[in-house]
Amino acid sequence: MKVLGALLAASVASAHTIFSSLEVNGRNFGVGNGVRVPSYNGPIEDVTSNSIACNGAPNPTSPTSTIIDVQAGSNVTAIWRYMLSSTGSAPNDIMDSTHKGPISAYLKKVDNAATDSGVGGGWFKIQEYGLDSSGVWGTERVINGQGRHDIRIPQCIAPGQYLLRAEMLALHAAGNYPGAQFYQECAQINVIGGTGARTPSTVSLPGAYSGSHPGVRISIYWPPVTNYQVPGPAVFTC
Ligand SMILES: *[C@@H]1O[C@H](CO)[C@@H](O)[C@H](O)[C@H]1NC(C)=O
Ligand SMILES: [Cu+2]
Repeated sequence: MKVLGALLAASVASAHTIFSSLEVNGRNFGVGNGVRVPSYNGPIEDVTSNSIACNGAPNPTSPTSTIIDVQAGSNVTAIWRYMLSSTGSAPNDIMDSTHKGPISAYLKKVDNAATDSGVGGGWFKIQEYGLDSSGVWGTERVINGQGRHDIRIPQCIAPGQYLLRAEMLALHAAGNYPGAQFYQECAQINVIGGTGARTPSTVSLPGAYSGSHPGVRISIYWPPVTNYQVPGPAVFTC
């Protein structure tokens, strides 16, 4: 039983993931360069924790002074890897296939993207993929897509510095709360060329998620999930 326990523990440990680098215009800026990465890849399960914003205790992240220029209206790609040292892009290098759930992306306008903690108000959601009509979860697209999570930066937001928060939410153990596993890191970006024509309404992190939301406390095995509701605010569009 000891051996079995160790095997189970190993398979659980190998299941996690980190948004480890950002790619812009075909250039990967490198692990932890402009993205605040933790050394440990574990999830946050307490939706009231300050670490739900940009990760953090018990997975402290390393600061980075890099702020990456991004053209409004263009795509960036969050690159997810099982560990900071994972160099491959096969499914096992991204996240365990049991980790099914939605993916999303948020922005927060800040004065200084290198120093703002991200905790508190000002967040708006710019993307979500839950469960599509053919039964494929957002996380499965990333796991089977070389860890690439494409995110379009809206054209109509104000130019300036933002935190870009990419999230994968794994629901394999979400039948009770806490149980859903939130994986998130924040990239530091400077949005160039935004028109500022629209001002998004915003939410707080923590605050936007509740442990009783049907997208957070859910058994994804039976009955089959239909009409999955991604937690958090509605997606802002221009
Ligand atoms: C940009 O990202 C979006 C997802 O936000 C995706 O649907 C679209 O195909 C991407 N466009 C390009 C040109 O990669
Ligand atoms: Cu995991």
